[in-house]
Amino acid sequence: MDTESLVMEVAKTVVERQGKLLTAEVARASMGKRPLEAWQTVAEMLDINRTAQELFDESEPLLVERWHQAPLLPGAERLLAHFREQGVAMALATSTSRATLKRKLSTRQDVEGAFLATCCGDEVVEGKPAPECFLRTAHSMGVPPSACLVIEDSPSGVEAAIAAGMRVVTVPSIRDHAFYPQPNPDSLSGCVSLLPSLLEFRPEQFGLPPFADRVGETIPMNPVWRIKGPVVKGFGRGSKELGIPTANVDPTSLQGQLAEAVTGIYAGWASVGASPGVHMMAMSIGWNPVFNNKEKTAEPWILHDFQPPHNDFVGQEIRLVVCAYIRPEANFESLEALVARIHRDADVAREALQQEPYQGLKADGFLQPSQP
Ligand code: ADP
Ligand code: RBF
Ligand code: MG
Repeated sequence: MDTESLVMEVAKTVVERQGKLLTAEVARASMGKRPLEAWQTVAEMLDINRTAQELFDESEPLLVERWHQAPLLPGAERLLAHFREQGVAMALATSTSRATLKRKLSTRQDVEGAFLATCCGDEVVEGKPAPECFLRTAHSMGVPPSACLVIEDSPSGVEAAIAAGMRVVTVPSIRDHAFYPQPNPDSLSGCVSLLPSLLEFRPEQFGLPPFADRVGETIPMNPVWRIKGPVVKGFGRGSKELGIPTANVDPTSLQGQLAEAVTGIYAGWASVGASPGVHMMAMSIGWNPVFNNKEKTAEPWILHDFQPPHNDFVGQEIRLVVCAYIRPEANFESLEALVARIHRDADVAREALQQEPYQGLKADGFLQPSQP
């Protein structure tokens, strides 16, 4: 679950009340630990003159009401459903207390039911980065640590799994990957890979059954995103530098959920302004590493040749149904390499969107202009 942004928001508030700033270093060191140990780390590193218990007591009421709002990480539901279907045993080892876990999963019985065993932070002597929670969980399942593959998002959780002698796939929720143990794909235990998201997880690389839901070279999104908003001016680079115009969506139109969305390249359907015409599109959601943008953008390239005077959408409403994931955002050595890749993305989009379940979404009512 993506609880880190919730936790960090609350931690920031509590720390600022003490006249301090929550730095990236402190966030990294505290993340993934049990609450009291996390607050102990924060208090020590920031020299806050309060006990961990006092800080915890201040943060808890702010969090308790909000746990159930935490979204599942992109790809989590797909992964749980797949392994469940395939009979791959799964367990959960969390630093969260049993009571908080109940709250976090209160609206998601399906998630809880996916696990053969769960081990919570108040059921171990030593929390992450100690290996105890992982060792106990393996023991409850009756398997040796060396037979376990851990999926972790926090640096101290990765450390704990390594100490338990397990293989770890790291899916960071902190953007600065330097905070995580670096992967060694050949090792029998330790961090074996570091992925941009669960959507990039390939079970077959670990002797597990592969996903079977790909449509062409894409992964169907569940749920699909429906985005609507005015087109704004971007950096003016798309057409001029790349020969690829992208209609940048007004960032305030990207609802909260989407602001947390995995950055990456997607495909789907688009329509613009008063026109009912629906076209294929390939879009990027992200930071454009090639250009080192400071703001997250959502920019579709509509795969249709608009002729003047219909080729300027700025200020008009754009409607998008984003239904297919193509790949993570990448950095490229040259603009030529970026352009070549974007053209290949467009081919992947065209090929996949002709197929179900995507083709059916072309008729989605959301894509039609609202009646004046
Ligand atoms: P900016 O960086 O300001 O977004 P671009 O060079 O990327 O500028 O051009 C994007 C603009 O081009 C869009 O806002 C839209 O008005 C226009 N445009 C014309 N054809 C297309 C298309 N097929 N897909 C996306 N935008 C298009
Ligand atoms: N920018 C990147 O920095 N890395 C990418 O991998 C990347 N992929 C893209 C794929 C598609 C289909 C589109 C439309 C854009 C992509 N871009 C990517 C964004 C590109 O840098 C951006 O459109 C220009 O910077 C113009 O704003
Ligand atoms: Mg653009």
